[in-house]
Amino acid sequence: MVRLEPGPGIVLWRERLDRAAQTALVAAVRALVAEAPFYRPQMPKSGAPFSVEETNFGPLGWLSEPGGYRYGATHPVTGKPWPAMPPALLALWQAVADYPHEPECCLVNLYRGEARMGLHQDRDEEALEAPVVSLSLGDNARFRIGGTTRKGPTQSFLLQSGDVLRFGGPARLAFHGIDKVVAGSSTLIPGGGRINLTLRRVTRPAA
Ligand SMILES: O=C(O)CCC(=O)C(=O)O
Repeated sequence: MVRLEPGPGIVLWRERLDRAAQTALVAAVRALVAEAPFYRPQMPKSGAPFSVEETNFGPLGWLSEPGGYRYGATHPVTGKPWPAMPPALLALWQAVADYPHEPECCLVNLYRGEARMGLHQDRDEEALEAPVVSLSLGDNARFRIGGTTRKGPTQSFLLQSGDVLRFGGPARLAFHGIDKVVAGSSTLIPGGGRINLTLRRVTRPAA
């Protein structure tokens, strides 16, 4: 496993999860998706559909709706609470987050076809002192990250299956996104595509 620091506050562990761990996690994710199916969120205001499909695990799920972004405890289609996070993800957070409290949201992004994610900040959380930890599974993706202003310089690098990225501290509010996914570059996910699991602490823990 190689540990890289592409910028202040950004750490990238190449192939932090080996193939067996990735396969086990994909099976766990698929079982949970049977309970909390992928759906296509809508952009605030315009209501335009995302190219990415999403679901969530954990006590809080991140939602994008015509009314805005928010965290909520239930799936917007089924109305049921989000399923608990797989233990392997909690263990990953404990190993890499360098933060003493559990994550509350695992946002699951499914990229198929031309799906991508525009540059954005993760800023709907109260606990901005906690980092964002993100795991890539399946097809390779070109990830772009810049600074805390939309128009500033950016860098990009390929995220491959098993890679884990953490951004926090000076990079916690960095603009980031996915330029493109290289279809067919991995055989990990049945049906193809890329799954990204993004772990975040949402609320500030009681003192
Ligand atoms: O798919 C990725 O690697 C990035 C996902 C992301 O930026 C997000 O969900 O906020």
